[in-house]
Amino acid sequence: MKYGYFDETKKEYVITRPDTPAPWVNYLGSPEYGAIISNNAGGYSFAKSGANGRILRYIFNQFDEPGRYIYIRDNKSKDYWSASWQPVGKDLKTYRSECRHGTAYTKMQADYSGIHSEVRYYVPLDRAYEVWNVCIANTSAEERELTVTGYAEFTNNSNYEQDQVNLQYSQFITRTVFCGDHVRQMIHANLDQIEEGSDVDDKIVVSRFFALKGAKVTSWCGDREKFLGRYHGYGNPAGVAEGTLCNEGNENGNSCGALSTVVRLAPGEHCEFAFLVGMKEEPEVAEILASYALPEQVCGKELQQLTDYWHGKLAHFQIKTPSEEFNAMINTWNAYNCFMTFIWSRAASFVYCGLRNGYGYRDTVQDIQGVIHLAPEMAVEKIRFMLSAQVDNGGGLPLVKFTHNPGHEDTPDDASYVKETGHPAYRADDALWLFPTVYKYIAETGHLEFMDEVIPYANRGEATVYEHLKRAIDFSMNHLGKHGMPAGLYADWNDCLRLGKEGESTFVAMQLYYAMNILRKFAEYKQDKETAAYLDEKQEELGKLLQELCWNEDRFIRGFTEAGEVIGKRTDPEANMWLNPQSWAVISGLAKADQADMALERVYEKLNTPYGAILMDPPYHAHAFDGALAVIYNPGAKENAGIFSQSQGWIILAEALRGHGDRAFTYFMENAPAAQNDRAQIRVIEPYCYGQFTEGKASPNFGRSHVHWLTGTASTVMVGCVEGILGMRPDFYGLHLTPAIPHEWEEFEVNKVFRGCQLHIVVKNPGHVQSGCDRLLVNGVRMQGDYIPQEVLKKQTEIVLYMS
Ligand code: IFM
Repeated sequence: MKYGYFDETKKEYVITRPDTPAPWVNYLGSPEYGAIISNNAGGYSFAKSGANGRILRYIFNQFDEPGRYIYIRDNKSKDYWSASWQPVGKDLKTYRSECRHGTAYTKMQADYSGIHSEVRYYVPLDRAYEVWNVCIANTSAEERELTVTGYAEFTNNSNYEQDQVNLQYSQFITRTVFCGDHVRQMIHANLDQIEEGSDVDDKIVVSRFFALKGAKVTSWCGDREKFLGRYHGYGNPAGVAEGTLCNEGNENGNSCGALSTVVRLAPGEHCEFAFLVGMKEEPEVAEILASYALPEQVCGKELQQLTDYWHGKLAHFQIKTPSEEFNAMINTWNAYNCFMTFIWSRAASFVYCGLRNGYGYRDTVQDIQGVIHLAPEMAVEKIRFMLSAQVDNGGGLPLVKFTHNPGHEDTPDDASYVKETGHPAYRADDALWLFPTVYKYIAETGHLEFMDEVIPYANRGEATVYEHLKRAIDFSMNHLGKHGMPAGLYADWNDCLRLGKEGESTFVAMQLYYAMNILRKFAEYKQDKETAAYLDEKQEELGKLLQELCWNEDRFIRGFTEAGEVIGKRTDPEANMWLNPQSWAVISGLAKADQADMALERVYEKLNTPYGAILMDPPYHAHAFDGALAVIYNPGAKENAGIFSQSQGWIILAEALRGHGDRAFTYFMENAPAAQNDRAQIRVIEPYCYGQFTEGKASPNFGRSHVHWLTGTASTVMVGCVEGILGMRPDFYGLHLTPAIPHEWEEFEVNKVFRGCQLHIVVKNPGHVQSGCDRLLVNGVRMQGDYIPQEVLKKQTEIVLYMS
């Protein structure tokens, strides 16, 4: 079943059936002002922090309410509806709607009873408030009188938890007043006599506003209960049904902002106005509102600026391949998803309620990878930040607080850090993610001097980027288990695998092996012979251990418990085949060719499903060892044999590195949101963004996906597709073009900005192979192999690669 389609010219996903199987959402705003909105206008907003800056309320795990509602009432018939299908929910036989989610804006259009409405929701670029730009047109043959009402439900406290659970407190600190063109909500208004700069028990007066510009306010309400009316809901608010609001504020109870305007429209006539929401003090509110006196002169321009900004970023990498699904994901939606995970980490969605108090180390370092080819200047800022969250022993802080203060942080070795963050110990993998991320950044930009940039450690001291990376290797080498492989510590990538100080992780060992490859390149560049020799020796030892201990006939095992028990051997009754050690054996360069192909074949045989490859199989139930936390989940869910979407990126990459274009693309399609657009009722979440996992074959809901938007999948799949399938593999001095594509593809194109040059790349595949390079021409000149040295690049560079 389909609920919409991709409009790639506008880079919008268009929802034509509003009764989607779940709220399908979009992100508006920036770290200064975050806003999330569903296709039925449900959602919330916050200034800076989802936990402590919550402005608009949302009830999680419920029916997508409340939201940014616009009600329209025909004053003659007294019939009313909403500009988004919900909350009023008119019969879809008579109510037509279209929701267009674009890059940082959402447009809702509706036609009902001869009235066309369009609402454009957005947060203007570099501004910290939101705009709901409304346009209403009379498409009927009679003059119409309409009351249009905007509704914003304020939280009673900026702290999300206090608003939700501490009602005996939060209801008695809030009040609303009417200020002509806006409802002002004040929290702790009674502190207005306290001297500026001081506070009472950390509290100060906080002001929010809900305003109407471009039309006259004819009635207003600042009290949620009065607006809704007892035993009414958002679908039939008393204030809307009655045609006029009560003109009363709120004191002690639940605040809201509701503003009505009456418009009279002749046939064919339209009107435009704007509602605005924000958390600002009055003088600034007046300034902002003054600039929206004529919304028709402002809103269109602001939307254009937003589109230019985002489309400008996406323009750094655009493709044209025979697959519409692949194009839509790589050009727009996977890319936009990467930016959202980069910005929001795991903070705020309809599943993450906004309470995360920091950045997960591994998540954030991986998220960066997804935007390097699009916005390296944004990436490097975050890389610096994450390097400054590396402890001087080389490990990463498992959780980097939003208040992170480089050089002054406590670490997992301090009780204070453990108490504050809830993270009791180091994880084995965190700092190892720095290697591919730093390497990808330097290779993309050619910014080799970055290796010498000095960056503080989280707790004390500072060092060059190169030294930071060396310390990350030291951390692993100083935390080895019984066989001399890296210990699993509190967790590796898999949060549900607790292997401890003595147990060992094959995945981390492969990450370390890979990290040594990368550091070796850096050491060579820096002519650091001592480090290069050390790495050669240690990598060889590690490689031997992995081959001797971890290869189990046709697969790599997952690791060892503290008691030395093998996890993931082929004879185990449960969890005998794991996805990540197979893909990482290839990515790390550890697996020999025949081993790699055998392991990948086994993955396809044992783990692949129509929705992607399962993380491990069979699920844990009766044979879980002590550290196998996955057993807490239902079979087929999450780490217990779910199709963990993040791992799909690695299997795509591994197949592509082996030149298996058909397989790589099969894995992409099985789990790609866009490829499931016409089976949306099975996948449930949005067909334009990734989720954390899809329920595996052991689940009765096989194929259903969960935890939308904020997932490491965005970046791993992006890397799998860009480096793997499309074969864009920069190194320090240029670019390898090594595609691994489905053999049916005859040709594809890439437009890529690379080190200040615009590359137009055409890849031709007349012989229908899956990989390989027959010849490569750059501006008409034949290159050696598949490599383009930087010196041959011109501002506009024409590249043709013949695969066969
Ligand atoms: O790797 C983790 C991630 O950090 C958080 N979500 C689950 C993943 C797999 O356990």
